[in-house]
Amino acid sequence: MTGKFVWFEGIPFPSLDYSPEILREVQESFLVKDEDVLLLTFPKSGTNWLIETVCLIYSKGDPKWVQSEPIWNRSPWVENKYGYELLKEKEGPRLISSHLPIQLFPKSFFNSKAKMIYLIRNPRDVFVSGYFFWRIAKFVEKPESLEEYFEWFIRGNMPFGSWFDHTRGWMSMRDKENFLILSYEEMKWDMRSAVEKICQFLGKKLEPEELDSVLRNSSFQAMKENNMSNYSLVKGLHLEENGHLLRKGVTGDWKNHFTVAQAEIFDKLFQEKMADLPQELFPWE
Ligand code: PPS
Repeated sequence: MTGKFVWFEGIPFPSLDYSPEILREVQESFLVKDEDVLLLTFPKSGTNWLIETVCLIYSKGDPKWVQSEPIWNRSPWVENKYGYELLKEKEGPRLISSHLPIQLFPKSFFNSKAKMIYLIRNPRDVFVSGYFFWRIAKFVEKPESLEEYFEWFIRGNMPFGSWFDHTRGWMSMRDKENFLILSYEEMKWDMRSAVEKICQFLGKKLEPEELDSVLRNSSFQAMKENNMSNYSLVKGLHLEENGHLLRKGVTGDWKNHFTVAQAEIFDKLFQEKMADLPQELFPWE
């Protein structure tokens, strides 16, 4: 994997809208404010689902905002040029998305009181979701086969680097008051409790009917139909015409794609890399 990537500090980034200059400036100079809320994920962990949910919490379940403004403007990505420029001009409190590994994140965050939600997902499902997504994205090198992508994934030779390093890095923040770990799986299994957990962390209160509306409007189907959230606005431009960001939206799809040998290699690697972290941090089976 060498082609369509921008490399920075040993990490491959997509070629569209990323540059070493911006990445350096973001790290050194972007000012995170105490009232900002940061939504941090490894790609394909459910980032857009989290953004949609938090936007709906902010609008008390009213879908007007999520149905009228593209998702990448509501919570811009700090590390690409488009999002960075937008955020610099935005009045707080801002929602900010990011896939950056901890070592490249804006330094100002670590002295701020800004709240961060780190969303994790079973890396096996992250792998499958990524395999299908990078094949329909026009701004990264496409894996030729699932086997090839498996090699990239276990070596961390893929957009935003190694899932294991990313997760280990951010997990080191887990005892901080302004850091919440959430999982795609808990959102899938009990979204009501997940929304309540987010509200409590952000100090937001929703009436029962507002909460119901958050659940309705952040569902897979609602997001798939929402042109401001389903990336149909960039079809043909950044995504292939037949590509969907909202593909299946389930847990455990990896079981349909891994061979027995791949599952064994993955289990072994997970053990090696993550054994010293409390296993209850990882709620998937
Ligand atoms: S990206 O490109 O990294 O920002 O992608 P990201 O949003 O992190 O992840 C995309 C996967 O999240 C699924 N998704 C959802 N699942 C359930 N409910 C809702 N509302 C939802 N919205 C997005 C999406 O389908 C991708 O997962 P896969 O497994 O590919 O379906």
